[in-house]
Amino acid sequence: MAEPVSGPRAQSESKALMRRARRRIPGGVNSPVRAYGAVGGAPPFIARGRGPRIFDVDGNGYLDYVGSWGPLILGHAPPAVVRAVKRAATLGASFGAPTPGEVEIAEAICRALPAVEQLRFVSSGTEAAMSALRLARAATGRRKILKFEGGYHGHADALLLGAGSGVATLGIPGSPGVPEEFTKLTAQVPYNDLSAVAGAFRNHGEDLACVIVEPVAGNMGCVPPRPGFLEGLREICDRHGALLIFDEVMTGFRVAWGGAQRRYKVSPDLTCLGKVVGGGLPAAAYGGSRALMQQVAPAGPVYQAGTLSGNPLAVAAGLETLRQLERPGVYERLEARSTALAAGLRARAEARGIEFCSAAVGGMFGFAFHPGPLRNLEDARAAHTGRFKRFFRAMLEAGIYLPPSPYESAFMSLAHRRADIAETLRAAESAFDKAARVR
Ligand code: KE4
Repeated sequence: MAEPVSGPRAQSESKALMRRARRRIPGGVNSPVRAYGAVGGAPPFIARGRGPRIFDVDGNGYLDYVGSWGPLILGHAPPAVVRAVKRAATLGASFGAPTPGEVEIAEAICRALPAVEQLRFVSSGTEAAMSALRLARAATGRRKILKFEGGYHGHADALLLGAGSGVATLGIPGSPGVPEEFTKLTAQVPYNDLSAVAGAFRNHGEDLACVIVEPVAGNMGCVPPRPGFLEGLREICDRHGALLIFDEVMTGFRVAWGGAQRRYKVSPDLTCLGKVVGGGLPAAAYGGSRALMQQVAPAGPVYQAGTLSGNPLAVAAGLETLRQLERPGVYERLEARSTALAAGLRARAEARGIEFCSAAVGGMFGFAFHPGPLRNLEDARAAHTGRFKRFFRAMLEAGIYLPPSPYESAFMSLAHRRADIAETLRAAESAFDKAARVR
């Protein structure tokens, strides 16, 4: 039984809701990581958000560094996005027919990502990754795929193999219900390890359709690519005729206007997007060269479909979000805030002699109770989870809402001000004191 969260925070409404929720929803939540399995205690049920803050049903307010796991890069209920969604809703929620907004957002994304000449909207990152893999297999005529330990690309069967988010947190190695026939075509190697990638190609070479990678790994903590890693993947894929897929569901429009592919100047063959492109509503996409995307139905034979793909409300939220992001200085400001917080946490841990590391890339950041730097899942798993849990709970009690798992990344928004970072670092002082007492 998870330990109760101690402290003065009122929780009665959240706890009552969780008792009801558990009767009708597995674990009381609609996505596993939300259940606080990795940190213990009852998760607060959230009533509303405004700017950088969210408020639970018991009236507790929090500075939010989860941001719905990445989409809320403008903060909660940004007025321009709320107006755009309201306007779209008055015109009708969905038509199952082409709409002008889908053309506009496709053009905006292709302008930002030179490697994407065409794209297809879907409703989740899982669908985007699943569809990109199908296209890669069709385009190459090959069956096997290569992913990275700790890489999470959604819960499609072929990819649920020691994934980072959720599965690693809950310790489910892969998942029951996934036939081994579905996963024996998926190879995986440690992140940031080009020699292991070369070895996989020696073993599977001409049957590897693609390599799918998070260009900044965000599902084992925040693990940036080591210098040369992404360039090396590009070169190995070219040498073996395999496609390189950047899963930018998290990094897209998060680490730079043009995503990680622009930041690191490496062009993938296919790109998966999600989160930010929907501005908090369900939208995701996969895209690539015209030659590749023209193989997708109805232009080509590779089948993929979706009732709510390109949904007008999600497109309205996504379009307005992208409009707000395509402005000078946006990503410099996001990175300055993330970096200041990551550095401030490190300084306070070091001052207490606590083994701790942190990383920040654009508007995403992460930290671990580990000497660091984290290079792969093995490093992430070697971190001190007891101290993470104690630090997490102390920060939550202080009104700082961090990702409830060491295998996640945290997210900065344009609504977070310097004063919010200062408030967070003040809370971290006593949180580190409490974590230091955990042996
Ligand atoms: P969705 O199917 O959850 O929209 O996207 C799957 C996905 C694909 N690729 C990457 C790199 C991702 O990070 C994700 C989903 N991210 C998790 C958080 N690490 C979503 C939170 C959750 O699972 O509840």
